[in-house]
Amino acid sequence: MKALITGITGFAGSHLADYLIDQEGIEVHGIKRPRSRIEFLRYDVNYHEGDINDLSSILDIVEEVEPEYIFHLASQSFVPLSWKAPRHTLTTNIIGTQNILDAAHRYAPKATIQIAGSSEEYGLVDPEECPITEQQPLRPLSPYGVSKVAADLLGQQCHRSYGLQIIITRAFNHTGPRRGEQFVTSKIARQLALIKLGKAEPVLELGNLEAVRDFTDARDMVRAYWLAVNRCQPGIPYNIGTGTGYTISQVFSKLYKIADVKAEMKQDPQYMRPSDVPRLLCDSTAFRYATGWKPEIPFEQTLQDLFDYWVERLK
Ligand code: GDR
Repeated sequence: MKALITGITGFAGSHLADYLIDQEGIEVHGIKRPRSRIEFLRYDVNYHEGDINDLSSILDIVEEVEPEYIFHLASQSFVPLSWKAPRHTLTTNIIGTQNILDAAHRYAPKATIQIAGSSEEYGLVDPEECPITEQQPLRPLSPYGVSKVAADLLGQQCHRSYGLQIIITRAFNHTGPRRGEQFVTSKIARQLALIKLGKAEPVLELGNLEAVRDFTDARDMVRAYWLAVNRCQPGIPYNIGTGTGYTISQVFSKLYKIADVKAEMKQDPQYMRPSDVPRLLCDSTAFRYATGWKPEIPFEQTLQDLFDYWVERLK
């Protein structure tokens, strides 16, 4: 069985590749942009150079690989960048998804295709609407959120129009080793690691500390993706998350304790967003029922591993 991963050099993509390599009978293929660095991947992955924004490269790769599974994880994934570069975000996340769907329709019509949606699709959520089920209205608060709604709906429509086996996951936040340094958990862990190593002033500058997020370990998340393509029903979205939320201020306190350093935390308006999703708490009952998944790695362990990862890299 061949699995093709878009975004294989990224955070979730590299963890998924690691997970699939350890499964029996799966040959792992990945699409990498010509300029992307391969930082994390193990040797037994088949790389194909291409770009989801370039339909011809995607058509060639899907025709050549003929995958049984496609995991579409490539995207512009940093929410703040979507205000600075909305067209880039919309093109990559919407047209890029359409390109994957077109290529699958033409050359791998029997493949099971995961479209990686996001809790950011829900956007504005009232406290009494938490935990969030899939029936919650989609009220995105960023161009990124809008792009993920569109990709999600394109997947649903392709399933209805052509009968493609589209599995739609709406992942809530996930983190762990390899998390990009601009995302909040890594930003905090990296700065504390620098302070611990004596390489930075003992100050952290953050944005909205009141936002509540539901964090899953990336290693639990990619296991969920594999279960999703094997056990979920095509054409309908599934939420994936733990159901437990922490404010960013609580996340800071946990990492501060792990790092065991003295540091001052400041709020800096430059890290505030034009509109921020206040509270995201996942109801993943439908997904758990379909797959039997539950998260296994406690949040404290995830944060410890993330901190250790940064200490190791920055030594
Ligand atoms: P998010 O992740 O936008 O939820 O999207 P991020 O880690 O960037 O922010 C989480 C929350 O922390 C607040 N925050 C800060 N965020 C950043 N990046 N930097 C700061 O200094 C800071 N201070 C406070 C944010 O305002 C926000 O409330 C992630 C991405 O991986 C998406 O691609 C994915 O779809 C969703 O998770 C689910």
